[in-house]
Amino acid sequence: MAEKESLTYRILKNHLVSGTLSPGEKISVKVDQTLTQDATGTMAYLQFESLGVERVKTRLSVSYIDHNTLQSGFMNADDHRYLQSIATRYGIYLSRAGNGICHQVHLERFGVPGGTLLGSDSHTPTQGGIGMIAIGAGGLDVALAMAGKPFNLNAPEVIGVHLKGSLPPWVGAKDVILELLRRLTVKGGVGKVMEYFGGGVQSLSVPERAVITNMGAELGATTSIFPSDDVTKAFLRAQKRLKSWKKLPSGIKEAYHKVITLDLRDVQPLVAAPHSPDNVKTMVEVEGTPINQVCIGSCTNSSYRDLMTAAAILKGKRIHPNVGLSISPGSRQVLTMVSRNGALASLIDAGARILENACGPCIGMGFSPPSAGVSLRTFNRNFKGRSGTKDADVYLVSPAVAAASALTGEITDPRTLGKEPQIRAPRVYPINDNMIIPPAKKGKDVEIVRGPNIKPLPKGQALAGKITGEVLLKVGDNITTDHIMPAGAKILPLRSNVPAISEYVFETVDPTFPQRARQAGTGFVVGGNNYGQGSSREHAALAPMHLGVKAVITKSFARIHQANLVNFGIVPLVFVNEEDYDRVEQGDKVTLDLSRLEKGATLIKGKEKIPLTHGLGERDLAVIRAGGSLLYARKTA
Ligand code: MIC
Ligand code: SF4
Repeated sequence: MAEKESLTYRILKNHLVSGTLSPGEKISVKVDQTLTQDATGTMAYLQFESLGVERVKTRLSVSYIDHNTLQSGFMNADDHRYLQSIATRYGIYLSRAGNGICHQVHLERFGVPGGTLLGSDSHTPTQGGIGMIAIGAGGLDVALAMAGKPFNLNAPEVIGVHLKGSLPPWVGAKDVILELLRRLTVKGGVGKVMEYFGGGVQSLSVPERAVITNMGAELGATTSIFPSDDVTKAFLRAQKRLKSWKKLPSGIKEAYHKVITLDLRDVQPLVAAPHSPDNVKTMVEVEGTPINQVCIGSCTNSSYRDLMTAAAILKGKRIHPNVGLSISPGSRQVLTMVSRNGALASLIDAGARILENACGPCIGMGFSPPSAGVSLRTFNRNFKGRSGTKDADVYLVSPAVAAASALTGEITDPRTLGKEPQIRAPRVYPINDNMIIPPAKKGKDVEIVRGPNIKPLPKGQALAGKITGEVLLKVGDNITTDHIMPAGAKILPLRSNVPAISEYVFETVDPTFPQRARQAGTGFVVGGNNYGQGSSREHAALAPMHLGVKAVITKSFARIHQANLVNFGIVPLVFVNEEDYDRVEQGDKVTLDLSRLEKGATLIKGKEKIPLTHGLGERDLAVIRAGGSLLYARKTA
């Protein structure tokens, strides 16, 4: 009975194309909307072009330019021009550089309760804050969705998160998700959707809910979702999009596979210490740590409320002389509001450096901390080296903690500041979509403009039954895609040039990797649990494929990365017995027997035979056998 289902399953059911809605079953769902950003978008659109479709088949597709906005040289600018021509040609809206971070802008202008969204960015679940089922995926999956193909996933378990009460003064939505990360860890959400319900929900505005769903990505969750209620209605009305609203309640307790209860009154200001979002500490544990830098922004915490909170704390004061403070507003709408109401002047007067409305420091695009520096960021990831400084310590905090600490030069509990400023949600947001370029009505004659850094797509290879090669690298648990394929100002401009970007694979783990892989010709990577957590970047599969990696063997995989490996024909295998991880060493010459892949595989090392398995369905196996999703899509078109 429909009313006995979770909100998650009701939306999935409305979009179900094939499969049975039961946890772990392979399902495919119709995708209403897609989003891409420029760092994953160029590759996604190169793949989309190769599918030979005339115009996108989604209800709405938006291409954002928000990551690679540094433009130190022609490469990023060429990519932006390519993206603009593609958007005009194929029926896609283009949000220009300067308009804001994809997730923030999408929330303001496009997110629709009850719809499905697939985005080539792992923080796509931000739109769960407005009641969407929004999932992050590799660019190729998004390209296929734009071509009208359904999205394939494992039906998730639905975890009901019962929110009670309301937050105490100086405690923010960021602290709520940090509390969940503390309890559940970065693996806690794998295979799950976090569905929020209960009396505490109504105390959170849509942008606050979006902070929580955004960082649900750090739990490893497939996505997170809030109900669509009167708060959602007020937000959409204020964005002049009331027509998009519909009521979608959550909270059918018997429909949840598990329920977690969180009394908001008990939440306190928290900090994720280096180098993982689940390394959560209380204020008492970290208070007084000297800091060099504070960054306020990112798709997690750069809304009007976040910037107003920081401005209210900093008003009439001066930041500590040892601290550099950056502000990157989430969108032009946010920047417009704080510039009109004087809050921007408070920030500037206090000593803030105002950066672009873009990802910026979050992805190592400028504002890196000094050597061994301590940086406090309102962002969502603090993986080692991601800030652009290898030995920096990054702490993740709320805007209140960030601003309070910017004043004192050390990690500071905002509850020491006295009365909390009251920030009212705007009744009407200033709407100005003139940085969103609509597509041409008839795109056929639009010329696609390509720069010299945009190289053709690398080709996959059909799978052989037995592969002999070297174990090129052995790594531990929770390896992120930032380890596998780092980002930052130097490497990001190479996203449309796979041969060039491949030279940086595993740079922070073992810089000799690319050279050794090329020398070996064929090889494997061995990993621990939750291999490939973090971003959706498919370059973390594409570039290893280019270097000859044929299989990755781990204790377990993160969802998006596993899908990306399949998409590029790399076999994701899992040890049947976890202890066998200890029997394989870097440098081992091994043979992988894949001849009965539907049943599993065997790793042969001398006389030893190590059994391997996988969580792949029939379609995944067919894709791998064909040499990746593109070859498979062409075969089955
Ligand atoms: C990130 O936060 O790591 C990114 C950059 O937004 C990535 C996408 C990318 O690598 O381009 C993500 O989260 O998917
Ligand atoms: Fe951009 Fe950072 Fe958000 Fe990724 S996590 S989309 S880099 S702001």
